[in-house]
Amino acid sequence: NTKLNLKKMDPDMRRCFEYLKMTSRSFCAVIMALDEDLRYGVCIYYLVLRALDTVEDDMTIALDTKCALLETFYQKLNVVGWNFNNSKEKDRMVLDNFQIISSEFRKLSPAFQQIISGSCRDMGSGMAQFLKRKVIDSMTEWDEYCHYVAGLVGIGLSRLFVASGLEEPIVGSDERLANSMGLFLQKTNIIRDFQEDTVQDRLFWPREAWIKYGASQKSLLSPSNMHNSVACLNELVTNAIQHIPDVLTYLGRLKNQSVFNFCAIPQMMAIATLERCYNNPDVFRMNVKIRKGEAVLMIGNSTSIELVKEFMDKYCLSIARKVPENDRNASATRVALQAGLRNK
Ligand code: PS7
Ligand code: MN
Ligand code: MN
Ligand code: MN
Ligand code: MN
Ligand code: MN
Repeated sequence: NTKLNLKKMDPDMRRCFEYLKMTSRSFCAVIMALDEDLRYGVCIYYLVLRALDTVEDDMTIALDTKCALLETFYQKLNVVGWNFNNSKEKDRMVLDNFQIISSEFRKLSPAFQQIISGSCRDMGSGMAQFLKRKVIDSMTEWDEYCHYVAGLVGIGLSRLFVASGLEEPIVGSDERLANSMGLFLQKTNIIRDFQEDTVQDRLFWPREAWIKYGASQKSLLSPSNMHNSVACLNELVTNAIQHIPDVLTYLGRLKNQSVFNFCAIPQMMAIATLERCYNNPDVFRMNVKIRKGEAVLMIGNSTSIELVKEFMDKYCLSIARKVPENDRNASATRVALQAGLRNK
């Protein structure tokens, strides 16, 4: 039915859905399945943040230029015709064609515009702040960075759900839970992408964690350090799974089926990814991916909170079975997994 709608659509709107399809690996299908008004608002929100993240990720833009652009990016939403043609990133089409995205943004309801613009402003300023700091030092700073690039998305999306009338006010006002939804996804992404990010000189693992296991972040990639590297990986997975109780509480509050699926599927992919990464030396050699069959299983199991809890239980149990007896975080990992499990 998506294809049918696309034909009748205004051409600029249609182009935005095409950008969504071309730039999002995991979010396109769940966004397209959202109820009418929300579908368009979330699509534009995604594209605006994809554009902002493309600036953050682009290593060919000088630091000063980049920070200035990140900090003022939200203002470009209201500059008719503004675009950016100097990115070399693979998703640069959202910057090259930003004038189309911004003109669609300005057609959204004022409530949606305000939520998206404010979120973009706060994220841009957080990204610039961390680029100037160079390194994510403590575990607290890790949570802070993840708040800027993903927690704010959880909070912004929750506000959109409430503004659309599809969800209760508590979903938008309980920012701690909405933040956890984003942190769980972002930490999983950072854990999984370690190898790819390191070879591109991007360092997102907190120093406080890796300093205990390697002389430098790069030495975590060296085969001779593998035992320590895996121990460090397990420590970060242990940190990430602590968000699971919040995730389940958040999902339990949702009323609308399309919103539920949109929120639940990425969280299920995250737990499956963590299960795949835990105690797995492949993380330091390649980009670990979940199996195709697992993704199908998730979509089938994303329809109710009961099924999602069962799914989470299974993956937590599977991690629990992999905990090495001599891992220095073994007991912390078990405690965190226990909290994520419904029944003992
Ligand atoms: C508006 C749907 C549902 C309450 C572009 C969705 C990049 C993991 O950099 O593309 O390629 O490795 O794999 C998404 C909470 C954000 C957090 C963050 C906006 C969930 C710009 C997603 C997506 C909150 C910063 C994509 C956080 O990973 O990264 C919309 C509820 C963008 C969500 C980035 C990461 C997202 C991310 P990369 P990916
Ligand atoms: Mn990606
Ligand atoms: Mn980024
Ligand atoms: Mn990115
Ligand atoms: Mn990544
Ligand atoms: Mn990536």
